[in-house]
Amino acid sequence: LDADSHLDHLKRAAARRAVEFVEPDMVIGLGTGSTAAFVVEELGRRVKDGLKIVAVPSSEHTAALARGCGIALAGFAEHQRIDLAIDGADEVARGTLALTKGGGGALLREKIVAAASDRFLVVVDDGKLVDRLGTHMKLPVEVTQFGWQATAAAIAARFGAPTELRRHDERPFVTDGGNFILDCRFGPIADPAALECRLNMTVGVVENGLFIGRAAAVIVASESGVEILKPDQGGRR
Ligand code: A5P
Repeated sequence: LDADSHLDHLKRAAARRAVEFVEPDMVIGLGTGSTAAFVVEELGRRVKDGLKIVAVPSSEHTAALARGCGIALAGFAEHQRIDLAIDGADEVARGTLALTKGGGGALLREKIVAAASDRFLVVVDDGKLVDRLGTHMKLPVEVTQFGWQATAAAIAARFGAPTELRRHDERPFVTDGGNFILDCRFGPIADPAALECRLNMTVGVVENGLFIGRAAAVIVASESGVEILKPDQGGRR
């Protein structure tokens, strides 16, 4: 196996385990990203075998994948609560299971889906585990297009974090909600819960990629198998 297909093998193993938690008649939240894509595929397999569920997708991309797999889709007009959401993450903090997300730019809808879910399950390969969030990743912050330069300057001044407008093929990357993404270099984050709140109090910020106290469990696939982590007692829930 080359490095990529090895990673895919781990992602699929985590996805398959997560999909075992899906029960008939549930409303399922679908995440976004390459690991979440395996969740969609594995769920599609169960639907073809006769499982009846309906899914709320967290991005246009995931919606298209799910349709292709024969999964019935619904939105918040029909369902304001979701029984179980399954999504990937960019980083998972050992112990608290706090997350950074948004590498794929879907963080706002992902957080809305996670917040509406009775259970939020996260699927990752073990390369995503960190002691401190911000170690591997710049933190994605979704901002309105209007005045994004002022918002970027405010984040840089208030938090001392250099920010960079995310681009795609030279043009600014635009989210499903029509916003921009600032990738902000915080470095290792000492107090993610405080930062999550403070960032969202900055005018022009729509949402940020910190997911604190949301994961009910993280399913981690590694060389040695699949493990299910629960947040530590005393970790913020
Ligand atoms: C999408 O906006 C992200 O939050 C993804 O869930 C995250 O980037 C993980 O993606 P991969 O599974 O592709 O690593």
